[in-house]
Amino acid sequence: MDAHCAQVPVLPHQNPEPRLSHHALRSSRLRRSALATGVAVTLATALLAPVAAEAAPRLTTPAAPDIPVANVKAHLAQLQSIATANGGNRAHGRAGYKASIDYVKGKLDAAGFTTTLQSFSYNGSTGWNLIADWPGGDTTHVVMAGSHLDSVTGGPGINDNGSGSAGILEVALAVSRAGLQPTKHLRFGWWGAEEYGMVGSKNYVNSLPSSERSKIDAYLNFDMIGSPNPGYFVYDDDAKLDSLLKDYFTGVGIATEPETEGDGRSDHAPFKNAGIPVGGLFSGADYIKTSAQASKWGGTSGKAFDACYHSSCDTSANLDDTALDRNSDAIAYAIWTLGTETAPPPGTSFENTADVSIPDAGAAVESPIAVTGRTGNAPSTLKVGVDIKHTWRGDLVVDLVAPDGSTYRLKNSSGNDSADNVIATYTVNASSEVANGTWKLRVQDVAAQDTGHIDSWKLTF
Ligand code: DTR
Ligand code: ZN
Ligand code: ZN
Ligand code: CA
Repeated sequence: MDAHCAQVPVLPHQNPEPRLSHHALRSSRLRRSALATGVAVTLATALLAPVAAEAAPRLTTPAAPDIPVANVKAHLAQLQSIATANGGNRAHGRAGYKASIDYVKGKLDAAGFTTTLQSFSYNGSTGWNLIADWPGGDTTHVVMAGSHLDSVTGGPGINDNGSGSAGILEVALAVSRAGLQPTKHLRFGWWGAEEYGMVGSKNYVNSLPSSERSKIDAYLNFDMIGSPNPGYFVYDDDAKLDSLLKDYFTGVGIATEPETEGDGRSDHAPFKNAGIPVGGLFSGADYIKTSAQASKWGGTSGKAFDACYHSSCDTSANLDDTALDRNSDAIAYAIWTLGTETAPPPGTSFENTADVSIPDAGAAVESPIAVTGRTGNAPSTLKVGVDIKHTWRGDLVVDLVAPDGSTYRLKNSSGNDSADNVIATYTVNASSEVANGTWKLRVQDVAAQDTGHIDSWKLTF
């Protein structure tokens, strides 16, 4: 929570007894009434619920398909065969990695994706990223999912990270099978040399012009989603993406925990560092599952989520099919939801017309508006329409309060502004605020005499 704009000195609470003030020449009507009734210094808020001025048309999101875990496992069987045929691994600079890339690319080309191989050099070896674009959608709004396809040199890397690679591959193939026509442009990425420090994904992000980076609305990372002693961890880097993925698991009755051990340790890091909203799922690595976690997720407490992490035993036997299935379905849910989002029509507004009396030289009062149905954050040009009936408007300080309590100063007090009423529209950069929630207009009368009330106010997105 924080306050925006420089703090403006607000006159300390004044006792409402008459005093020589700039109001001295004013009619004494108000003075008499203020003295007679005294001023109840309470924080009052409107009791009536605000009414949304016009609801955005509800567009149905096509339901995401179930992802057959057998298909995901078939991809993993292929990756296992590739590792077995190439020295037991699929590491950067080894034959097994290029064979893995060729397998994934072949499936995507056959399914109608536009694929691009991006090569890079690292440690004296050539590496590759594979980028697959699903034709269509608004290319100024890109929804992206990615996984690293490389393993460590010491093993086949089926859970780390064949699981994520196979999961997003099967979701991409499901997009093709469905002939999905998303509103946003869908892009999938398979990264090289992650095990050497996110080398491939860094290469991809760094090679993107900033104009292209700014088009990526979301990057979802999936690195280990089939751990044999699984946990259900959701990346908590971005509020919207975090709640989207958590909503999926809530819907299927699975408790989740925030993913904290992987900060900066996988391919979402370069995207996050470039200011792109990131999210993702993780089923656990070499950390130990607690008894509390075992009681909600099953599996074995006191054992690692994946005891074969970075080991030769990270084979196709090193998987939990249920976790692989649930996480693959969650990926599909996220891709379908984000990919078919429609921006609400411009000018969607929410209004509260309830009158709220403003105590003369008293405490601040508030009028709430509950914003619902929005996705993501508020815009940088949030319009705040204010209608306050009040003589000598110089008495008034007006703030917008965001759902998290952050305040945005709309109007400072100005003693010599003797005009009546505050009827104005302010533009606020609220892009750091989540749109949905209860916003408030906070008004305080900081000088004695002259009173009034909030007549109405409106938020327009
Ligand atoms: N998959 C590991 C990196 C890693 C370790 N913990 C997390 C948590 C969340 C995402 C990734 C990770 C690797 O590739 O070495
Ligand atoms: Zn790894
Ligand atoms: Zn990994
Ligand atoms: Ca006053």
